[in-house]
Amino acid sequence: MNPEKRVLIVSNRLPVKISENEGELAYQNSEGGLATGLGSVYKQGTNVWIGWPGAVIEDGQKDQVREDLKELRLHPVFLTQQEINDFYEGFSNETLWPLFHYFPTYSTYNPQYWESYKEVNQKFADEILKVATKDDVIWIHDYQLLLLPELIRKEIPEVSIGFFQHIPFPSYEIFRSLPWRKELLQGLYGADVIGFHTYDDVRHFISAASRITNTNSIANELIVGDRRVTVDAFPISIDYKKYNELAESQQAKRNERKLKQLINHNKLIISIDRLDYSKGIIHRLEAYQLFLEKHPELRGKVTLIQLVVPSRDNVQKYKELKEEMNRMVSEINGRFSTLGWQPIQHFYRSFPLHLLSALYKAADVALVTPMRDGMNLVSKEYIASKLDQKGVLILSEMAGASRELSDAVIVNPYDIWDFADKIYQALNMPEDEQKRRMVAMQQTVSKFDIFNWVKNFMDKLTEVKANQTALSARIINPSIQQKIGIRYFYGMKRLILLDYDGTLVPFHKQVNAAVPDEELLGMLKTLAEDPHNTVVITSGRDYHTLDNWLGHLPMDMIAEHGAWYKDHGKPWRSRRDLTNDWRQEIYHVMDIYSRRTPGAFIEEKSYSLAWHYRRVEEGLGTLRAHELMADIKHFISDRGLQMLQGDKVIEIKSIAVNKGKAAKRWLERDQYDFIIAIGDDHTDEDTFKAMPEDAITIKVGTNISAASYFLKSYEDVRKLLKELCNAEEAATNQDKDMLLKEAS
Ligand code: ADQ
Repeated sequence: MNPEKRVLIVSNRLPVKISENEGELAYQNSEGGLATGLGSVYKQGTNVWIGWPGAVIEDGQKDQVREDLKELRLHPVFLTQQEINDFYEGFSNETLWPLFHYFPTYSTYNPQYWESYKEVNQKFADEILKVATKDDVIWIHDYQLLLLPELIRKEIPEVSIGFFQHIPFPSYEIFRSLPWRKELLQGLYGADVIGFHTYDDVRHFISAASRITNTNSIANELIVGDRRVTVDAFPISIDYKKYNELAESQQAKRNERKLKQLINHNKLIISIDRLDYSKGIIHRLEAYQLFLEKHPELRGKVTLIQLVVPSRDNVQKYKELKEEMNRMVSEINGRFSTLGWQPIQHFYRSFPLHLLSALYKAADVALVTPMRDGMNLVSKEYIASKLDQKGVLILSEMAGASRELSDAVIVNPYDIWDFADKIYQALNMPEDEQKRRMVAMQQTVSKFDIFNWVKNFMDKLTEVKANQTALSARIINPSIQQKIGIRYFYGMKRLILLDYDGTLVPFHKQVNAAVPDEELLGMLKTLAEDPHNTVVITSGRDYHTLDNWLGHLPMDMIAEHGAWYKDHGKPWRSRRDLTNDWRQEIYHVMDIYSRRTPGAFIEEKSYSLAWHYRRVEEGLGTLRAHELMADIKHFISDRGLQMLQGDKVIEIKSIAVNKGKAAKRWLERDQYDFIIAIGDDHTDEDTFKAMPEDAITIKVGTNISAASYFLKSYEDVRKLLKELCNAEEAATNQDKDMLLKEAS
């Protein structure tokens, strides 16, 4: 983390609980994992944590609360009761929470909740904008604040913004049903780094971005206008040392002994969660019931201690869950209890940390079996508390934690039959196997603890910002554009190399629809008619099309990446050394793929074949393209051929042909004092590399490139060309010598 930067942490809740006793306000620090982890951040330097203080504060008390919290490095966002109902309990917990945890039928879609969600996100933004500057780092947390990154980005475009989501990001098929899906994604695009717990969440998010907002991505980076947004996995963890030390304390040891006596030294199974349908409480009870049915010999010898922390009990679904849970606990206890034994000890309340620690220590088996969970910290707390390295963790494959803790006994929580068998296996697992698994998991959790998580996220944010800054220095701004104009003006012999598709015109679904328009033809004509200029169009297109569209202008042309070329006024010439004996075989393979892929087609050029999939269903095209490439990879390598991956196209051509080699013909023929080369895809990289050092090379887009500058789009290329067309006039209005000095 950059030590000079101030960090503003933003989350729905502040890490304090406010209570009122006879008019006096009291503040109690919350001990949650996040508060511990981020405590190492917000208590440093001038850092601040911004959020809701967890209670409705009367107007008359707000100033007092603000003052009190300031001393704790906290900055409040006050919410009204109506906002808590609609924004928090409504949109956050009744709409997003169930949907993101794969309970779509539990989701309520209510426009009033959505309005409130927008208003409260704006309220957070307003509060942040009161304190934030462009030099701060803003780290926003969780699904209650999905719109916030963009709301801040709009007001402070340069600021560094990170976003972390603590719950899963669902598959596109689930997410797409949200009426406000687009707005939520666009809200998040304001961030520089978007973090999730697992790679699956990352995948789902990128897929939703591409399908819902048509946002392109390269690996795990989304291309949002001229910005790159990094989407990555940062699995959260716990303060390992704290739980480890707690388990070592005398108090925990005493409590563990008492606990074992209370359950008659039975085998102890624990389950600890917040009351939530995502946590799998009902399925777990069903599996335990089945286990007791199948193993009468273990009745009386095993006790399940179930702790459930009350949560969201104003929401209907939670009330129903509580009733169902209570019904099942009494059914199981009623059915199996004996005078001296009860199969489940059920507690519906929060427990102090030292008691949790004793439970973790004493438990032979921990059941952590959510139906869905972003990560699940209980599993990691159990592992950290196991000083003797004995004990078995039964972990749901639906918890993010299962990606890291592969040495746990993994269950599908819906498969209660297998689940029941796994409880039996866990209770009978040999000690050496328990230890082997526990040691491996302890190594993971102790290494990747909460502090490591904070560091990884912050380091990534710093890295992304540094890359953005480096990139933006290469993006042509009005001042660089003006300097290029001046250098152009002073050039007496100029070479202008221009790619066509994606550089001078936008991409079209129909390859032959990219006809040059009047504006473009006008500009090319002006440039080409200037006696100081040699303009060369360097395209991958076939020469017939180029000739039809541009042949009437006094320009030179390179077609099919250099297989054909032409000086103005002369006929087209082709490279004599090229053969086509590979063609039929490749055509045959491409044809098989075209038949299997609606929307795909083959473009035949004289020395190359291109397989286009721009009109193929999103995702399917990429899949088929990869299959096709794998199929022909071996064929091309020993035939002197090359495979080019363009924008939704794969092209096979001779390795001897490339735009750089073709451009050399012009470079070798003459001495130029002004050279500019502009292109958008990786076939243009050969041109950039072939250029002399003082040439101006420009990549359209923001990919990694050998070019010295970037432009965002074909529209910006046209603006630059217009500047060149008008350079004469612009420069005569200014002091030329001074300008030349500046430009160099
Ligand atoms: P939660 O859904 O709250 O968090 P989890 O990660 O399991 O779920 O954390 C629960 C915390 O509550 C644990 O620290 C646990 O010790 C504590 N707790 C549980 N029962 C308790 C009891 N009876 N008494 C006292 N404390 C109790 C969300 C996501 C998770 C993600 C976290 C962190 O839903 O998937 O792991 O954020 O990102």
